[in-house]
Amino acid sequence: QPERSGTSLGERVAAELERTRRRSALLTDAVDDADLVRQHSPLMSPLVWDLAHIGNQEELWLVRDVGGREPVRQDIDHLYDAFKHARRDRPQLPLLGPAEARAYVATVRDKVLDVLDRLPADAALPDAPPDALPHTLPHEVPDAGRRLVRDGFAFGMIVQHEQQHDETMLATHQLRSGPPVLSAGPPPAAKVTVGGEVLVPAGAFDMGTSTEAWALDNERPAHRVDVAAYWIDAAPVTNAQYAAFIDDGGYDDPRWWTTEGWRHRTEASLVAPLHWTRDGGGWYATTFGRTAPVVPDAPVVHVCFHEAKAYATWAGRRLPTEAEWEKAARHDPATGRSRRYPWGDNDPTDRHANLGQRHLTPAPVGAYPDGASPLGVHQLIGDVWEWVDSGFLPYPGFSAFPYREYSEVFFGGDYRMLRGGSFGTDRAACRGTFRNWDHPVRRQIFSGFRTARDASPAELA
Ligand code: AVJ
Ligand code: FE
Repeated sequence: QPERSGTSLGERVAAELERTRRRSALLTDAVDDADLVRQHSPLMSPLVWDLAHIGNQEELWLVRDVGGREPVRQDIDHLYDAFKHARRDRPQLPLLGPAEARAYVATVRDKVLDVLDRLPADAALPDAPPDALPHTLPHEVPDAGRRLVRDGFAFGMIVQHEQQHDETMLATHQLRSGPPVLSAGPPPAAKVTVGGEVLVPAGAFDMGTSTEAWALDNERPAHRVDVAAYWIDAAPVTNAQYAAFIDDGGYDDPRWWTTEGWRHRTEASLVAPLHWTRDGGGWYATTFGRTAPVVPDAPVVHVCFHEAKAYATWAGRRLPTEAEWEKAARHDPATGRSRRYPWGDNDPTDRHANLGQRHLTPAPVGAYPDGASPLGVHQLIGDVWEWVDSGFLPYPGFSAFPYREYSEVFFGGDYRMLRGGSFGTDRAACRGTFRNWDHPVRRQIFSGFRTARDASPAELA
């Protein structure tokens, strides 16, 4: 993990870009060329599209915008504009082939490293001093110091963008058929017993951030949010808990489902999480080409929002709101401050959370005691993205940066938020404030959930 202070902006960014490209290479070199150009699911792009799209975004922002250089391949911009062509239509486009795509991303990267080399030697990405980083990150800034902050953000944004597409490519791998091509060590075993629920007392907390250097526009600015007392699960809902819902006929009882959820459950014939099959008495899951019994005490993964909500209703509970999730993840009751992560302000390490594709599955509940919050809520970061019962809305004072299409065009749509990151999320693209979103029917992503309930006056007396 690179040192933050004392390292030049150029060195830190180059190390993160390099680390990230190794992951993209691993995901795209694991399969042959035919597999790279194939569409494994209409929900996903061919892997070769993601690869060239990563390079094209890097060209747009770092070569052309920050670097002020001539375009490398302006002619292909439209092919890799995610708004011009739906995922299902991308295989029909005249895309760069595997060799061309690899050469393109390498050329772009060479130019980016050259842009970085020419940054002033003393340029340092500030450790987010509150006054140096306006939450709006204005695009046009006269003063050179601000310009560096902005450029630092642009590099961070591109690192995160590549990591986000790496997670998307990992989800594509999960959908491909054939013998396994990815492997990783098993996640750590449970070290402590975790279960039940935790009371989060009533009170305001600071949601979002104005100081996190690489936070994206939708995480900004920090603002006070008042939250009534609530109980939240100490851990994500496990496979065993979810299987109890199935065994109790949960998928056949409209009482547990919203009208919209029941319609979807019926039309899509949902009977269990994606990739689950029943064999004899037990449930099996196919994970990156390997089929094995589901691990009872590991968080359930590959459920859609409607399934999460139906489970919560069946359990006599509800999903947390986005504010409740973030308060559980960041609020320090001793100081009243919001932390960067449940465990404090330090970047995640292997001890804290299951992130970064180090393992190819969620870890069992209790595997990361060092990552717990002060109130004892575990595994908020890593393992599975957690559905929360909130739509995608801007925070008060939101300002789109650097482009409206990252967040703003999605506000108010048919989306539900997901928080905390999965085993496939890199630490550069994950923090207590990070906001992810998807359609409520999607479950090819690494999505799970935990439940919550209101605290009753009697419980607070
Ligand atoms: C924030 C994960 C919903 O993958 O659609 C990638 C991230 N934005 N390229 C997505 C993103 C542009 C985005 N999510
Ligand atoms: Fe993208």
